[in-house]
Amino acid sequence: MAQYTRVSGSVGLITLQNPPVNALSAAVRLGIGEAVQRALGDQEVQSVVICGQNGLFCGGADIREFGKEMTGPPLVPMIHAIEAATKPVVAAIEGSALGGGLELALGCHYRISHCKARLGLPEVTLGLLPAAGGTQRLPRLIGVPAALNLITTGHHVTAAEALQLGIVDQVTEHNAVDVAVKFALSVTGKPLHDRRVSSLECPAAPDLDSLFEEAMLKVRVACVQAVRAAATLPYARGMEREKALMATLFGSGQARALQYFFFAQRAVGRWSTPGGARWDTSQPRPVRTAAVIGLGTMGRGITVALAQAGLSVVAVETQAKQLTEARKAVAGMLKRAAVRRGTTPEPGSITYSDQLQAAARADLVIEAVFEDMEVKETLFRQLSAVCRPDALLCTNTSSLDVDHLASQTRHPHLVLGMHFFAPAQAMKLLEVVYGARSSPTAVATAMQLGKTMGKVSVAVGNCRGFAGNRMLKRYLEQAFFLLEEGATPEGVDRALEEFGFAMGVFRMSDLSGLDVGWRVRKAEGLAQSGLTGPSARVRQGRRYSPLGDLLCEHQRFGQKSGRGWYQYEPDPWLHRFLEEYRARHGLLPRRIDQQEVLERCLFVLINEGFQILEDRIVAGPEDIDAIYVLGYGWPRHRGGPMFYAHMVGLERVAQRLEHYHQAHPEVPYLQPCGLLRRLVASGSPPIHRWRRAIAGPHSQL
Ligand code: 3H9
Repeated sequence: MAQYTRVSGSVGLITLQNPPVNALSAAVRLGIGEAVQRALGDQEVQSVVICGQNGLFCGGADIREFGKEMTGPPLVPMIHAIEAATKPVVAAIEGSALGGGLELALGCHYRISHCKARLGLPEVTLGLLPAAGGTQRLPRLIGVPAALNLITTGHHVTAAEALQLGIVDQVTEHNAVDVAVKFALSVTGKPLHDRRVSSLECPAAPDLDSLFEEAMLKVRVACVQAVRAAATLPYARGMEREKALMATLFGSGQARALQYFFFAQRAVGRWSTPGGARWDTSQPRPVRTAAVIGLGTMGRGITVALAQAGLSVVAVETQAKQLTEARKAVAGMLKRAAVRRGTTPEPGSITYSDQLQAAARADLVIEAVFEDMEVKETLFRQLSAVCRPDALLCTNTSSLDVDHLASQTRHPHLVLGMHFFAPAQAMKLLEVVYGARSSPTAVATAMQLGKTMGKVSVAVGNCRGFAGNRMLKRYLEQAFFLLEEGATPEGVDRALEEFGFAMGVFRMSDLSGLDVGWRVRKAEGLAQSGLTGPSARVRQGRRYSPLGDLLCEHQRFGQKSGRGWYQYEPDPWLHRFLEEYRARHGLLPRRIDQQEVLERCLFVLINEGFQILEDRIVAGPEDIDAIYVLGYGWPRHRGGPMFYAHMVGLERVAQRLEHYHQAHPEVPYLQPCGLLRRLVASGSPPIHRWRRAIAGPHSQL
C-alpha cells in the first residue's frame, strides 16, 4: 500500500506502507502507481516526495513474491512514470534504500538521505541483478567503476558515502521527510531534463574494456554484462539487456538457494524447543555485564565480541602469563577492528582478573577453558558458589554434555551451551545449546545476546556434538573411508572445493589442527595405538578409520607442525603411507570419482541432519542450513545441506545412500534414516513442509 496526502500546501506526499521493510509487493506497486497519478493530476500539487513509513524507505522488491506468478503492475514502467513526471519528485530516504528501493529512488529527480541510512543494490546476494533499471541508472549517475563495485558485491554504503559517490544530493541529521518536503518546495518549477538519470550520458572512464575484463574474472558475469550495456548502449537497449539477463538468473538454482537462505537466517530466530518453550512466549533478561573465564583463543574472541556489542566484560584467566598475553591480544584485536571501521576503540569496557571471584556480579558467564570434562565440572561447581544465584552460566564447549555440567550447579535451569566458532569475534554463527532443564528465559537470553553480538543464533538441543559437529563427524568419517578405498586428500578436496566449499575437508583439518580431534578420540577410547589386523579398523562393532590417529602418531598435526594431510614442502610421505596402510589391511585401491566423493561425504552429512531433525535437536531444516553455511563453510549459493537435499530430490538422496550402504554394510550411518525414508514414502514434500511433517503426534507421515 501507499498513502497519499498533500502537505505544506503544494507537496504531494506518498508514503510506502508495508511493514516491516516496505517491500515493493504487488499492492505497494499498485498503490505507488495510483498515488503518483493522483499527485501529478492534482492542480494544487507542484512537487512530490516519496518516503517509507516507520523510518525505513524501502527494502526492495518483495522477495516472497519471487518464484510465484507475477501479479500487479511491474516495477520498471512505474519507475519510468516517476522519472518522466513533469513535477519534481524527491525521495526521502530513511533507514534503508536497498535493491528495488534504491532503484525507485534513482527514478526520482532528487534524493535526500538521513545520515544513518544505508543504501545498496544487494540483488547479487540473492543470485539476481538489479533489474528495475539499477544496472542502467547507477553507472550513469556515479560512473562505471563505482557502480560495478556496488552492483557486483552487493555492499551497502552509508549516507555519507552515498553523498560522496553522488548517489544522493543531500544528507541530513534531521527528519529526512521534513527536509525533503522543504527541498521539494524549493525546486518547484525548476527544469528537470538533467535530473532524469536515464537520460544522462555514462561518465567516461579510462580503459573501460580492461575494467570489464577484470570484473568478469572476479564476479557474477550477468551483473558485469548489464553494466557494460549501460556503458555502451542507449538507455532503452540497456534496459532490454538488463531484463533478458535477469530472466536467465531468475529461475536458477543459485538464486533459489540464496533467496531460501535469506529467509532461513531469519527463521532461526523464531526458535522453539520440544518442551514447548518458544521465542514469542519467552522473555530474555537484560545482560549488561558478562564474564569470560579462560582467555585462550576462544575466550579472547568472545571477550572482543562482547565488548564490541557494548557490554561490560570481566575477563578472567588464572594463569598470569596467559592473562598478560590475552590482555595485549584483545587490545590488538579491538584496535584492528576499530581501524577497519574507521572509529576509535571503545575504552574501559573490559576489566581483567586472575580471580574467579571477579565474575561474582556478572549477569552471565561464558566459560572457555580447556575442553576437558573434569576441568569444566570443577569450574561449574566453583562458579555456582561464586556467582549471583540468578546468573546464567554458559559453556563454550563444542561437544561436552551440557546437562552434566548443569547438574554440577545449584541452578541447573540457568545453564546453557553457547558454542562459538573460531574466530569468535568474526564468525556469524552461535549454537545456543539448551539442556533438559534449561529455562525458556535462559534460552531467550542467550539467543538475544547472540543477536546483540551480531550473530545468527540457532537453538539446538543437547546431544553429542550438538548439530554442527555431530553432522561433521559423519562427513569426516566418509572422507577417511574414501582414502582407505583409494582416494587421495587432493582428489577429495578438489571435489568439495569444486562443489563450492572454500576449503576441502583435509585442507580444513590441517588448518584447524589434527591433534584437537585426536585428543577427543583418545578421551572417547576410539584412538588406540598399536592395534593390528581387522580390529584396527573396527570400533564398537562399526567400521572405523584410524588414519587421522596414525597421522598424529607421526607428529603430523597439520599446518601448525608444517605437515598434516598435506606437506607444506615437497614430501611424498603421505602417498607412500596410504599405500602401505592399504596393503597392510588388504584394501584394494580403486578409482573414486568426484560424484562418489560428493555423495558419500555430503549425503551422509545430510542423513545425519535428518536424524537430528527426527531427534528434535533442532526445530527445522533452516536451523541446520544456517549452522552449515555460517559455521562450516557450506557454499551459501547451495542454500545449506538440507536445502541441497531438497534440490537434489529426497528420493535420489535416499537411493544413493542405500546404494552405498549395501556396498559398506559396516557403516550404519549410510542407511537412510527413518525420517528421510518416511518423507520419500510420503511423496518427498518440499522443504517448507518438512517442519509440519516432523511435528510429533500430528505428523502427516
Ligand atoms: C530486488 O529488489 C530486485 C529488484 O532489483 C527488482 C527486480 C525487478 N522482501 O532483516 P530483517 C523481511 S531484490 C520480503 O530481520 P532488519 C524479513 O524476512 C531485493 N521480505 O530486518 C523479515 O521477516 P520476518 C533486494 C523482506 O531491520 C523482516 O522483513 N533487497 C524483505 O534487520 C525483517 O527483516 C534486499 O536484498 C524483502 N525485500 O533489516 C534487502 N526484506 O520478520 C533485504 C526483509 O518474517 N533486506 N524482509 O523474519 C534486508 O537487507 C533487511 O531486511 C533490511 C532491514 C536491511 C531492509
